[in-house]
Amino acid sequence: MTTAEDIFFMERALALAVRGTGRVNPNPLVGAVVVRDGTVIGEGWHAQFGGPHAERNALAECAGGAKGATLYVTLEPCCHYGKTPPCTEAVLEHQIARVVVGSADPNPLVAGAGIRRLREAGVAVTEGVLREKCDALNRIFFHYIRTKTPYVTMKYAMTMDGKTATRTGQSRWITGAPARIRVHEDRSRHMAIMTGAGTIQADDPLLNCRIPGGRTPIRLICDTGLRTAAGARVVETAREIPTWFLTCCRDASRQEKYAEKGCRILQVPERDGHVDIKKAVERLGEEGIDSIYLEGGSALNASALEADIVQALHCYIAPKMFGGTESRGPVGGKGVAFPAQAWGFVITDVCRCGDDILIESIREGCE
Ligand code: AOF
Ligand code: ZN
Repeated sequence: MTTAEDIFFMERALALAVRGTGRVNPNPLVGAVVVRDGTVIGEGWHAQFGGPHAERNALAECAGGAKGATLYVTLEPCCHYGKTPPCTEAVLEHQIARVVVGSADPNPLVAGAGIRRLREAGVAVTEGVLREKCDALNRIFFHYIRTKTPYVTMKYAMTMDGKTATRTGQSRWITGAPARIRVHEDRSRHMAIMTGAGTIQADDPLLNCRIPGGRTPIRLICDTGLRTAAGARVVETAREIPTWFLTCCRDASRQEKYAEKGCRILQVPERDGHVDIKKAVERLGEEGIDSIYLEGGSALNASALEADIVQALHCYIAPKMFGGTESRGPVGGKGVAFPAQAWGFVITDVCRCGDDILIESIREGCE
């Protein structure tokens, strides 16, 4: 049975889990709290990829032992030998009496076996406490472990009349500073950031994370014909920030121009004269990339939607208009012919960022 106390401590475990953001990919964000007689005696979270799991970190904090205590954990404890020994065994060694779990773990190495192991050893287990919140925290992990392809969040900022640039092609800036700070936070949450050669040419962006404590993701540039200027800022800074080009260009001497500046070149198949984005994303999954923040222009956005690789959409709306039949919107390509063919989304959150609005949504059919 779930009590108000269970919800209170699971909220605490969730708050701890978030602290691992950007540092544990492609593993999950997990938080854990050990409670005895209504008092917290240990807290932990998964802080570093390959490091100890949240449960062990929380148990290690219980100076006087944790016998008879309750462990709250946002994800089902693991029962496999991975980079660390199974958490279920640590729970049993510490003689924990009850375990309260948020999400089930879809990792085939765990998948219910963690909870079964605990129950068989006589530990009381309550499942599904704040499950929705715990699941939402690990959308990236759940998607990646099931599909082995990265979770793609498409992001763009537009005016109230749906424009992403003026008629002269200028787009700096559409949203205000608070929205741009939020974008940097989201860059930090994803393992990689993706854009196209057109955006590099137009804006010469650095695509880094410029907030305190933030982590800069790997920069991915879709450049079909490898035409990015060798002096572009992303190329010049490739030794400090990993920068990968996804290209169909097979010309070794052209590739060398970027490679010698520290860029990595991934050759991917072509489709309709562009990088085959579906194949590119599959390749990135094989490379261990669990998440991509897609900050592309209208052509790349169209390809991503058409290839159905988008899981989430972050749409920023600024209270202004650019007008103009020639001014661009966020998604180019041919578009659909009928409203019934629309790419559908489910809104998960709407919030104000300064003067702007952020609509967060996930693709219809995605969990
Ligand atoms: C984590 N952190 O706090 C928990 C995890 O490769 P390993 O040994 O680190 O194991 C990773 C798996 O362990 C992960 O896919 C998930 O199924 C389970 N739980 N993982 O990284 C944690 N509790
Ligand atoms: Zn574990």
